[in-house]
Amino acid sequence: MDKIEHLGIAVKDLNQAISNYEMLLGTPCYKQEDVPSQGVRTAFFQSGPNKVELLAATDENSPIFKFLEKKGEGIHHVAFAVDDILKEMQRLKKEGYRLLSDHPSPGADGKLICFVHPKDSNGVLMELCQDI
Ligand code: CMX
Repeated sequence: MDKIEHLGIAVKDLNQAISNYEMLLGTPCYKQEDVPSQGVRTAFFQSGPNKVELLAATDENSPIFKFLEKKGEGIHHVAFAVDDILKEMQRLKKEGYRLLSDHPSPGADGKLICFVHPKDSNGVLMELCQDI
């Protein structure tokens, strides 16, 4: 895995959180995007070399809705950039890690994504992402 691509932060109110992070990071949100397959609306910030993704649930079936109910707002996942997501998924599967889907799916900001179960990464939901 090459580097941390972004941190995902679950928020209740996306507009409030965007204003807050624009102030905190001192930079404007550069993109908002819906990802219907994940039940989320996202907002992205670039802070130097680092990227932050805010995630709000768009419906009650969204994993973000469940996360907010259970844990409240906070860091939801850590995403790692990979060159070849299929190869990395195969490697992890072979080592016994539980992947949360059999195939990569289109995520926000031009990525193919897949998740590793948080119980297999010491309580952190890990996302693999590859540029499309
Ligand atoms: N980080 C750390 N732990 C998490 C977690 C997270 N984001 N989400 C759930 N967990 C924990 C739960 O607290 C629970 O732990 P305990 O058993 O100790 O209470 C355990 O994982 C299992 O959780 P669950 O409530 O039984 O299962 P869920 O139905 O909530 O499913 C998960 C959890 C991770 C499998 C599911 O949320 C999932 O498939 N996530 C991947 C997709 C996703 O998160 N999409 C949104 C982001 C999309 C994007 O980035 O674009």
